[in-house]
Amino acid sequence: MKLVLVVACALIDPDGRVLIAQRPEGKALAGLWEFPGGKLEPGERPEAALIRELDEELGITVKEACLAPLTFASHAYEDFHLLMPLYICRRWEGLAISKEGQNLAWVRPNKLRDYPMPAADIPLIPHLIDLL
Ligand code: 9L3
Ligand code: MG
Repeated sequence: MKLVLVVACALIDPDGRVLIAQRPEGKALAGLWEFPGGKLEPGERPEAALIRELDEELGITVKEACLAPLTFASHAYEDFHLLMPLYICRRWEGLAISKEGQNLAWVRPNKLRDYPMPAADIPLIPHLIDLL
């Protein structure tokens, strides 16, 4: 099975809330709430890909030193296997806004289960509850 590497980030605000984004209509898994991120481009380093995705999707500037690995997701979808490192980030420049029409929500970790998420993202929630 094809292994797909996707990077994701839990942005954490000073109140300990985490940003999730709703996948827009037309994309795979539309309507589900996810930790922002996306696929690596060919030859791209994971941290560089995440910095690019956070700029493209949310308009924020993140320094590589402000990304810390927390855990990872390993999930078998029907047609590929997803391996997804989850970074956390508490410092960035700019206000996170919706650049791709996606809804955004700042959510306390113990409320994340109220938002339907992709199967790969759900096992990440307890790690954020433990951390925060
Ligand atoms: N995915 C799952 N959870 C996430 C992210 C960022 C991505 N938190 C899955 C959805 C897609 C694949 O990874 O199947 C690639 O993501 P994208 O490039 O469509 O955002
Ligand atoms: Mg994405």
